[in-house]
Amino acid sequence: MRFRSSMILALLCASIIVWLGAAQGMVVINEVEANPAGDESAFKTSITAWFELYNNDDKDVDISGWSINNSEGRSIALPPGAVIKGLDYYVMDVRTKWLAQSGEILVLTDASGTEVDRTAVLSDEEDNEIAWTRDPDGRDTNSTDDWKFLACSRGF
Ligand SMILES: [Ca+2]
Ligand SMILES: [Ca+2]
Ligand SMILES: [Ca+2]
Repeated sequence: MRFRSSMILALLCASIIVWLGAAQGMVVINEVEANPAGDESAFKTSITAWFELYNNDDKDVDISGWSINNSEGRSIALPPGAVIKGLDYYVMDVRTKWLAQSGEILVLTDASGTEVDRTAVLSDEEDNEIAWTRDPDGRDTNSTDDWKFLACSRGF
């Protein structure tokens, strides 16, 4: 009987740990615009490709030192002091051609290098304001069905 109750206690602790782990993975890569309308490679253009994160949790998350990694193995660190507010968005512009317009997969890692989220395989060969987004925002069932190619909604 004693053995059984300690087993139950151990199981309870394990489920709490799993639950806490899940709660920390609430920030997702929410939208990716790899091919904005116009020539983002032009000299001195203000047109940029970008990605957007979304925080599914209602608490702010410190994302400074987190990284976003592309399919070529290059990464961008999120700047010191970066915070994504609860149920809010965080947008970052990227250099020309940093996002592949065909077959891109982005991976988000936290400050310890642990993977937090990854996108589906995304291709945007249309030079317009249509972008890949989770629909509805933040939807994460680890399925390609989480993603739709819709009119871009940068920062919202
Ligand atoms: Ca373009
Ligand atoms: Ca586009
Ligand atoms: Ca959006």
